[in-house]
Amino acid sequence: FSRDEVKVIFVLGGPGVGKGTQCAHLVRDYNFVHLSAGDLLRAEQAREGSEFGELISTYIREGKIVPQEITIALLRNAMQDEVKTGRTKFLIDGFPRKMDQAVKFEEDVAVSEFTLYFECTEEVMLHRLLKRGETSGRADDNIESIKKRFKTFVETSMPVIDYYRTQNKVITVPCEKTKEEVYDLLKEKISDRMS
Ligand code: UP5
Ligand code: MG
Repeated sequence: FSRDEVKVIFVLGGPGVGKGTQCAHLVRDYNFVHLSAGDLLRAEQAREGSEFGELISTYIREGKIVPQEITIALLRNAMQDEVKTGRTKFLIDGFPRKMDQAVKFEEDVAVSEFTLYFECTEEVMLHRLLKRGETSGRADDNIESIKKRFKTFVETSMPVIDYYRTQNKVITVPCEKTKEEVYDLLKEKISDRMS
């Protein structure tokens, strides 16, 4: 597919802030495809015969960013499959979380319309992740991994959000309140841009 065929919105924010939750709401109300980079990586990790399985699993447990070539290839393939069926509007969740990914994706795949940035204190995110960890089975929903994910977010991913801020392309949504309240606020901020 060509870059002009697709519309891309990046969805960023700290670990456990509610990116997946809010994207699910958006998909229900608007005609967008939700692609979570983390979900794509976990699926690739679990895929029989994947040459990257081991590497992905180590990076995720350590809260580190998987080399961009792998993640971008997964995203591009997933987008390709959707474009074939005529779906061209994408919420890209949890990506780009490192500057090199942002640059490469916008060079090779498509330029983002804007970035949704979900904002929340670490205290609240920690609480949400530990609670989810009771049932999620995710290898990184434990206190050691969560601390590493927070550190990576501050050091490596915040600069991406700052970069898009300099371009005036960030819409910030506070996420401390309930899922429904957060979504009401989100909708208010973006409904005119979701067509
Ligand atoms: N919850 C949500 N909203 C709530 C609210 N308002 N009030 C109360 N509870 C709320 O939500 C998390 C939990 O909180 C859920 O139980 C939910 O019900 C509750 P969720 O919507 O899942 O939050 P989300 O932000 O999606 O959290 P997630 O854990 O998915 O965020 P991460 O960014 O940490 O995880 P991701 O899957 O994106 O990435 C995982 C790892 O993959 C990374 O650490 C990294 O190692 C790797 N990765 C890469 O290397 N490269 C990439 O490009 C992407 C990922
Ligand atoms: Mg998620």
